[in-house]
Formats: sequence, structure tokens, C-alpha cells
Amino acid sequence: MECEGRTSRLDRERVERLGSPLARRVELYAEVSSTQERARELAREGAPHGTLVVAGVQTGGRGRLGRAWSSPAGGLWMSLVLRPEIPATHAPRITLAAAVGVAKALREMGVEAEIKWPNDLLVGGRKVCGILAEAGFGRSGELEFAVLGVGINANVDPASVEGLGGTSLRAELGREVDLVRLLAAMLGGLEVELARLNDFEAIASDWRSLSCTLGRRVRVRRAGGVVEGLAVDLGPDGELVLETGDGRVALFEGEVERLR
Ligand code: BT5
Repeated sequence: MECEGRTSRLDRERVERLGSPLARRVELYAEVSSTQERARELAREGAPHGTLVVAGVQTGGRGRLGRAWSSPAGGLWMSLVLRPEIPATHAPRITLAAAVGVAKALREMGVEAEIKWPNDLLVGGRKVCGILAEAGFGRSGELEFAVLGVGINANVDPASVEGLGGTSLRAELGREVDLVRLLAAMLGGLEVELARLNDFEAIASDWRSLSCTLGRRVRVRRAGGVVEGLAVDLGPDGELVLETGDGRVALFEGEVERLR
């Protein structure tokens, strides 16, 4: 099966030939509801580490907290089944490691990607990639699997994501991106970062230098209300540390807006 024209196509043979340990088993769809849902199903059925689900179009792509993720033709929409050997308490590191791995891969392609806490990759302030890591726990609370979803607006028509504050790699680079090469670069970046999940400081240090959130005054909307302050650090569980008028606050979820 091939999805969408020219070099941008997701050619099954080329995907299967990647030889990445993160593409040990591959399911490729021209169109699927959500690669994340499919990968979760596979994970629950016992699919091994490195099971990759990729789609050319998603009709029910989703982000965090039930939000919709727009997934038109030209994008790279993928989810990976991971079975990392880490304690369950370290599961939040997967999101940070993935953001670092994908940001580095995009930078190698010449795109100045920056990480907006917690999980967005931006170029020039516009979102080019969203990351969604979800954990599955066993009976005694151990981390059984994680499903890591990555959506990149690769050759997406920028007009279709502009209203969402998005941009595409094609718009930033001024050329079409080879989707299989992009997939290979991303899997390479993810492999390196995921291999050091037990070395949080190494991941956190790279995260800090790729971040466009730290050092800025921000407003964060979260379930408990709105907090404003200076984003000063990333904590050991991936939390954003804000210096506010009332002291330091650690945030584990929320939407960041930059203030002037
Ligand atoms: C995310 O959620 O950023 C995680 C997105 C993960 C998508 C991948 S694609 C493969 C896999 N399969 C899935 O079904 N999902 C994963 P969040 O931080 O909640 O951001 C969602 C918000 O981003 C939306 O409310 C929109 O404002 C915006 N948005 C939606 N689609 C977008 C797009 N294509 N480009 C840029 N922004 C988008």
C-alpha cells in the first residue's frame, strides 16, 4: 500500500526496510481512526516493544484530555508500543525523552524546533508536532507498556492547521519532506533518548536547552485555575517550576501561554 504522492508517500516496503528496533513490527494504514487507539489495542494484546502503527490520515486523531488532533493527508501520524524497563513512577519521562528525540531529529533536518512545556514542538512559535504518551499499568502497579503517539505536520497544507496555531515542515523548509526519511530520523532520535530513560538528568539537560518555555514569564491554565510566573525549571518528574509572587509552584499539567 502507498499513501499520498511522490517522495512524501508512506511506502510499505521502505517502512518495513527501516530496520529500526522501534519498527520491529509495522502496521501501515492509508487511513485509520487513530494510530494511538490501534497501538493501545495491540499493546493490550501483548504486542512487543517496537510495534509501530503509522497512518497517512487519521479520522479520529486525538491529543491530551480528549482534545481533537487534526490529521489530514501529508502528515506523519504514528504510535509506538514501548515496554521500557523503568519503574512506573518514571513513566512521565517518556514524554520528555520523546520531545527531545523528535526535536533533535527535526533540527538535523534544518528545522529550528523548540519544546514548549510539556509536549509541543514549535517552530517560530507555531506547533509543528504534538506528542502523547500514555501508560498501561499491570495489576501490581508496574509499568506494563506505554503507547507513544507522535503527530508531525510534515507536508500538511499549512492552511489546514494555521487556525490551530500550527505550521508544517513543508512550510518551514519550503520543500516537500520524504516521509519515510522523516520517520527514520524520528525513530533514530527516539531510540537514543528512550535508551537513557534511567538517566533523567541527561534528558532534562537537553530538554532545558531545547525549551522555549524556561526563562519566560508565562500564564498556565490548569484544572485548579490560572497561575502566572517566571518559568524557572523542569522538575524531576517533568513538572514545570514557576517562580510566582507567592513562591515556587510545581505544575504537573496545564496550558502554557507566554506573557510579554
Ligand atoms: C497533543 O495534544 O499535542 C498530542 C497530539 C498527538 C497526536 C498523535 S498523531 C498520532 C497519534 N494518534 C493520535 O490519535 N494521537 C497521536 P494537545 O497538547 O492536547 O494538543 C491538542 C491541541 O493542538 C488542539 O486542541 C489544537 O488546538 C491543536 N492542534 C490540533 N491538531 C493540530 C495540528 N495538526 N497541528 C497543530 N496543532 C494542532
